[in-house]
Order: sequence, then structure tokens, then C-alpha cells
Amino acid sequence: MAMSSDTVLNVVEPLRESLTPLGFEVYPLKIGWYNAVVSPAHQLYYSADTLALVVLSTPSMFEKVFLPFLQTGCCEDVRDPIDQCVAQTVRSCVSECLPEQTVDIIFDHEMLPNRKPKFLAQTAAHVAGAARYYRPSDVQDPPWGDKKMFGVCVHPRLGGWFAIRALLVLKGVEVGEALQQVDPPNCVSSREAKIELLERFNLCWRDWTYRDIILAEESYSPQQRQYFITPPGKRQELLRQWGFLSQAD
Ligand code: B12
Repeated sequence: MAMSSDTVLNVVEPLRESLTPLGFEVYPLKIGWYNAVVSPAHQLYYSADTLALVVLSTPSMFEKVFLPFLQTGCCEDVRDPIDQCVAQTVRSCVSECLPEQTVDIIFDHEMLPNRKPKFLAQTAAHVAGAARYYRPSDVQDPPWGDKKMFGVCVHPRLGGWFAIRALLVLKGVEVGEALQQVDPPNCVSSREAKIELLERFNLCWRDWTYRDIILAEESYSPQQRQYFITPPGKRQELLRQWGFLSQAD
């Protein structure tokens, strides 16, 4: 089904309207933009003009969706309550807003049998114009030499205070010229700042200073910080302390 720009908006706007108040952001992209940059092993098998949406969580998702989700008691015995909560929220918004569409929903933590991620979240966020992906190869003659360094996305308003949660692929919805690619803002532009960002993300990511590489409009609340600083294996215990889980286990 070929779509005009009006129709792109008819898909994007309802999802935005339902996910934005819950602390998420939604950005459209074409599968072809993603496939143009990733290696053959990471290609997504849809036609180049297929419409997709990348979903980010912003700081307020924790209070708007996660704490209420905990209150419902849904997270007893789940591997990762955040992933569970995000999956439930995204799935229900998609089926409510796009009941007529076949949507493949891929989450950031999902892996293929060969243990590669099902989609590269940072690349998707970059090509959608949501958050610029700073890669080690963006720095010429880097001070870290040949050491393996990971890249990091920076959001123009949230710095590093967000996560990339899902890619929604609208199967059979082809958009052609109706969707134009926009460059994500280059908010960390000097060579020195890029070096600082990549060093923080790789060498001291636990102190979260990479998230403040630019001044952010919003960041994680003290309660959210406490949750994410707690190692995943100890989060159940923390939730119990907060009174969200039953005492007996
Ligand atoms: C596996 C993984 C890890 C592994 C390995 C990291 C890695 N990058 O390979 C480990 C365990 C080390 C890790 C650690 C962390 N991770 Co991690 N991780 C992932 C995961 C699941 C997959 C990443 C991956 O395998 N990449 C594969 C490599 C090959 O991809 P790549 O290097 O980007 O290469 C591609 C691009 O370069 C692209 N490309 C080529 N040319 C061009 C040109 C352009 C312009 C573009 C845009 C792209 C592009 O093609 C290449 C592939 O062919 C992602 C979620 C996801 N589904 O993507 C989160 C993710 C990258 N991690 C994240 C985070 C936050 C972390 C941690 C801070 C811990 C945490 N969760 O708080 C640490 C920090 C890193 C560190 N210092 O250890 C965030 C990053 C958010 C951000 N702002 O960028 C992600 C996106 C998760 C999320 N939900 O938001 N992680």
C-alpha cells in the first residue's frame, strides 16, 4: 500500500498521541535508511520504503507507567519488570491505535538465535533523526588508539537520559517520497566533546556522567536512579523494600 504524507501522519499521530503522555517519543523512518548503513548481518528483511517507527522512553516513563504497573502487581516472577512493562504498554497502544495494520514489534533486548540483536537501536534512532549516534570512527586519530570503544546516542533535549525501546515495522506500508530523512541534531560537535562523551560512555558509564554531556531538560528522578543503579539481580529485592512485591518468595 503506497502512502501520501497525510497517511504517514495518520499512522504516526495516533501513536504519538497515546505514547507521548506516557513518557515515550515516537519517530518515523524508512527501513531503507537503516539498511543503507548496517552490515549485511544486520539487515532487516522488509522493502526499502517500508514505514517503521522507533520508540524512545523519556525520564517520566518511570513515574507515568512503570510505578503504576508495579502497583498492579504484574511483575511477580518476571525476568525484567521494565521490559515487561514497556512491552505491555507498547503492544496495547499499537493494537488500540493501529487496529487495521500488521505491525512487527521488535524490542531492544530481543536477540536472534545467533545472539545478534534483532535491531540496532542506536542506528535506528540516528536514521530517524531522534538522537545522534556518536561512533568511535567519528573521531580522527583518537586518544584511545585501537582499543575497542562502543558508540553512544545523544538526544538534543534529553542528553543521555532516555532509552531506545522498540522498533515498530508497519508491514506492507510503503511511503516513498512522503517521508524525508532528517539529520539528528549534532549536539556534541567539537572533537574534544566527542572524545569526552565516548570516554565517559566506555570508561565510566556507571557514574552516568555521559548522560549529562549536554544540558538536559529532564533527567531521572531519585527513585528512578536508585532503581537503575541497583544491579538487575537485586531489583526484585528493592521492589520488595518499596512494598511492591509480596514478602514471601
Ligand atoms: C549488546 C549491547 C551491549 C553490550 C555490547 C555493546 C555494543 N555496542 O556492542 C554491552 C554489554 C557491553 C553493553 C553495555 C552497555 N550498554 Co548496551 N546494548 C547492547 C545492545 C543490546 C546491542 C548493541 C549491539 O550489539 N551492537 C552491535 C554493533 C556491531 O553495532 P554498532 O557498533 O552500532 O555497529 C553498527 C553501526 O556502526 C552501523 N553503522 C555503520 N555505519 C554507520 C553510519 C551511520 C551514520 C550510522 C547511524 C550507523 C552506521 O552499522 C554497524 C553494524 O553493521 C543495545 C540495544 C540494541 N538492540 O541495539 C544496547 C545499548 C546500545 N546499550 C545501551 C547502554 C545504555 C549500555 C550501558 C551504559 C549499560 C546500561 N544499559 O545502562 C553499557 C555501556 C557500554 C559499556 N561501557 O560497557 C543503550 C545505549 C543508549 C544510547 N544513548 O546510545 C542501548 C541502545 C540500549 C537501550 N535500550 O537504549 N551493551
